[in-house]
Amino acid sequence: MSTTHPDSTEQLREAMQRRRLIPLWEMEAEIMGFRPNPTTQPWLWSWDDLYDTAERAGHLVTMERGGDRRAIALANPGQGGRPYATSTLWAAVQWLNGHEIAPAHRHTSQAIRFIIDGAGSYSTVEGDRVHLGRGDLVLTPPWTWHDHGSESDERAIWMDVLDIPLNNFLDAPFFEPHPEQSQEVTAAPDESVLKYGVGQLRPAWEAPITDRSPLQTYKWRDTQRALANLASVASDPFDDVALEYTNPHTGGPVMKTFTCWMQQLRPGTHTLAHRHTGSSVYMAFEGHGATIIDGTRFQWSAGDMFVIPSWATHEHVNGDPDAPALLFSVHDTPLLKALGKHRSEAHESSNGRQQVTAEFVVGEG
Ligand code: GTQ
Ligand code: FE2
Repeated sequence: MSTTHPDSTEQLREAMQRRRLIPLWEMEAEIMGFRPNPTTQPWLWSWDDLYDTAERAGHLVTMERGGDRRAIALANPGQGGRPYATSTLWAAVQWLNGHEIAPAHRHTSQAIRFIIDGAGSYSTVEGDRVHLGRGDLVLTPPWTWHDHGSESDERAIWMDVLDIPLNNFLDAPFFEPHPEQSQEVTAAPDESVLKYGVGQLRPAWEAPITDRSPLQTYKWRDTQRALANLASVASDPFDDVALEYTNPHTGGPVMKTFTCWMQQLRPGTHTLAHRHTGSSVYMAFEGHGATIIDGTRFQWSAGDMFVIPSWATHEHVNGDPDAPALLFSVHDTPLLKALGKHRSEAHESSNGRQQVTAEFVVGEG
């Protein structure tokens, strides 16, 4: 046996560094946290700021090939300068000028659009063209051709949510421009709504469509009716009158990696607080109220958009004794559930709610 210098932890550390190896024992808490500690921050973007920015972009920025969409992303300050609302969700406000076309393309990121003001615009997905009206939800599943256009003098504006951050994290992005500006329309107007829009009844000669929702669009009048019906009979202590948009043939979410909700906070409602894994993006659709996130009060009114990070404690308030408030939201819950990582718990306090310790102010930070 030859005599060697005794090994030291210092030498070992250096060897590991040279060999690009890292010991777990020096960073266990960082790598395997006891609980979620997201960098995504609770945040809010005001409708005034969103609209003003989009309107100015509408005047200044033309829709050239390559750009494709006049979409302005919510950039969460916890996402390191990236255009991501949360670590899994892209959320944006999109502006389409009158008589403009956002050219056809497809990508592996899946998208939903929630229409704020359709103003004579349309979206075509795989040959199925739907006209966009306020409150409509429009689906764009992965790798489906889609283009948007306007047939009026007025601008249209809507909210987009896509799983771009997740798609990029998974190193799975693909994108392809369509050879034509607008793809050919092959379906009858509102065909998917006419075929599948009464969810408990299905064309008898067809099998259920399970890999994605057979409905291309969820019309506001249907959502509104379901909300009013539900509000007359039932509500949830944490979310009040909340509806999840579903694939009518499976009862499951409309997208594989995220799901959408429309909820009504009845006049005077103050929900109980809870937290769960998974992140969410909200848009106040009607009325005004507040959401308390980890002790900070986020006041909102119609058009404001805000983010609730994973595991952040939250509760909703509609302080108005007369008018309901409506919230549209997108959650990555299906992803968490598919991976066996979904958890939730009620907030523990004497009244089940949080102490408010701060007020969020738009435009600071
Ligand atoms: O409308 O197709 O916000 O491709 C981001 C990427 C919207 C769209 C976005 C997109 C779209
Ligand atoms: Fe797209």
